[in-house]
Amino acid sequence: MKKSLSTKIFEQNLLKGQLIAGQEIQLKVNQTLTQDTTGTMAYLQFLAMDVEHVQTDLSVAYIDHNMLQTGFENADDHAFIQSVAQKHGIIFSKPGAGICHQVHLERFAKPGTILLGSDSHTPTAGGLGSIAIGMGGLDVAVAMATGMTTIVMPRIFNINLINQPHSYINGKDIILKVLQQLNVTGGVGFIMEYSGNGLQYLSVTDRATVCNMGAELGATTSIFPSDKNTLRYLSQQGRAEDYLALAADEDAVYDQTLTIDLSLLKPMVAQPHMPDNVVEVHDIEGLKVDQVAVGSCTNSSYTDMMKVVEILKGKTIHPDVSLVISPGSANILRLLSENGGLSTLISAGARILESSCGPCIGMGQAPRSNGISVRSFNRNFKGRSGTSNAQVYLVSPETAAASALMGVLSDPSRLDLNLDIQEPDSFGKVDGYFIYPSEDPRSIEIALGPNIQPFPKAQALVNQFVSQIVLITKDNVTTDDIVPSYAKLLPYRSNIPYLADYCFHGTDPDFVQRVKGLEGGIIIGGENYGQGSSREHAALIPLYLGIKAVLAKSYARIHRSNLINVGILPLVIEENDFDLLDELELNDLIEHIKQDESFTVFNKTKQKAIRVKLNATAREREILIQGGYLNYAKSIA
Ligand code: MIC
Ligand code: SF4
Repeated sequence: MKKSLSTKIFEQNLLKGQLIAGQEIQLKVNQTLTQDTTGTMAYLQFLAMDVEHVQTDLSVAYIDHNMLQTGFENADDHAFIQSVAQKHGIIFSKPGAGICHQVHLERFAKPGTILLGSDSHTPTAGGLGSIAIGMGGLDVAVAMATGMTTIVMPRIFNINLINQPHSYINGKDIILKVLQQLNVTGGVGFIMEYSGNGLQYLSVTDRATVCNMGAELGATTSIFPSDKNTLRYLSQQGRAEDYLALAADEDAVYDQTLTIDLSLLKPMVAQPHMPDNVVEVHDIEGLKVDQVAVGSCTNSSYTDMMKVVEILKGKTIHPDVSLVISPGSANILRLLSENGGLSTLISAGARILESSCGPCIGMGQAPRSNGISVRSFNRNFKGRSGTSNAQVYLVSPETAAASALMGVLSDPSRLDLNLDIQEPDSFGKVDGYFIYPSEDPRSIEIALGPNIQPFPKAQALVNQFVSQIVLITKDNVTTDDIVPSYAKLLPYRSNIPYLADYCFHGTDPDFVQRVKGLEGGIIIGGENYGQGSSREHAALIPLYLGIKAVLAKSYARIHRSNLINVGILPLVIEENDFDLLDELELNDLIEHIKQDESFTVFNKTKQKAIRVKLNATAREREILIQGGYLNYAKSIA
């Protein structure tokens, strides 16, 4: 049979199982990455596994999220991660080096490799032909400790890109078009694999933008072939030797296909508060804008920055707009400072931020009350910007820059500029931000500051329990809803007891008190429960608060795994005839969890039986019975 590109890479790295969609496979993991907000937990878990040296070819620990050091907490976390990295064979990327996904693309990602990252946007590296998957911190810790991972083989969704896009079209417009067609659940259970004659017009960084926001489709990952554009990018980064030509077989067979004609594409915009709420920019052009932000792991490449420079050259931004720009890496910032681009941005009135996630995760630059913020980012969930009533619109850097200039949402094609950016043949590199593993690991002491608290441990599954419903949610609840992340809270990612007080705080301020009063309970969710980030805090904190089960219509991939890893039952329901505080009884659980069949849960308050189902592999069932992954790992050791 003709093979997809993903199948070929899986075949090269397959350790156990068969490449049949829906079946569990074990893969060799070549590379891992972590970032600081998920990294502290991942490294605490890695340390609990008592392994001296990582078992991957390459593991990198980035610091890019928690960059506002308003107290000792973040700096302590950085020091902790640095000490673990140096002791255990991991490259440490210091604060300032840049956003993990952009830096990884520049420095380390390789065609044909398997990369796991404790961040949902890890698929960015798919832009140069790597199978790059976002997972919870514990799964990444296991991959570091063993060099392996277990996943369920996804189905493959082919996106066929045809014809040449106009020069004002960015990878962002392509992925927003895909999101408009497929929505935030359209990629669940799939790898999005790109092909078509339009690929020749897309640079690696445009492809990386497309793969990055594949996370917003719910996809396991996204991937492009590795071709002459990939070789050009790797050569520019001084690592042509990492190139490997890779493509699907002609006439490869896919589970699903969508064709997009790039020549017909117009600038696109995702309106508040979901990345799939997409229309063409000209449909809502003229909307008054308060803030424009360019950057994030989605759109912070050299070329993205230079497009903004081109649009702002010799002009000043609109007086009512605050424009903030964060280049994706220290190297991009250096290039801009050398080629005069930085001075153009400053002269235009832009605020230059350090190379980090910054406003994308609410670390500063919260918009004004009811403010309209136009961002080149990937998520516009309500409240994520740090201002609960702000309206965030997601666009390309070109649309962002045009809007900053005009003071209203503007279609960049009207500027009548040629936005074909000439890239240098060599990007050079900045090395000063990397710290390599110690040659004398025994001499390194792990730096555990007071903000780093132990993580909660799960107990083996009990056979029977009665518990109350403590929350009923809508569809598409995000992990930002479960554990909010903004400047005041992000420093506490290594302090579960502190962070627990803010669980569901934005959507239900009484939730924590209610749960604490009842000593735990059950959550009822809708479709796509737990979409968005990979933060395992969204499972660890409910565990800490005593949540024993979630009953939802469907789950986002990473969050479902995180729930299983901490021993919380992710049960699937079809109906949701529940009221808050209804009491549910779950019986004969061990037997039910062992078997792949639906079973009944009894609503004691309504005197009604409810059918539930656990969609899980045999291994995941065992993990739940043992009370989470760490107990399971001990049981098979
Ligand atoms: C995000 O974009 O939501 C984050 C912050 O990068 C998260 C990770 C986290 O919650 O720390 C992600 O996407 O996984
Ligand atoms: Fe950072 Fe935002 Fe990218 Fe998450 S989405 S990794 S917060 S830049």
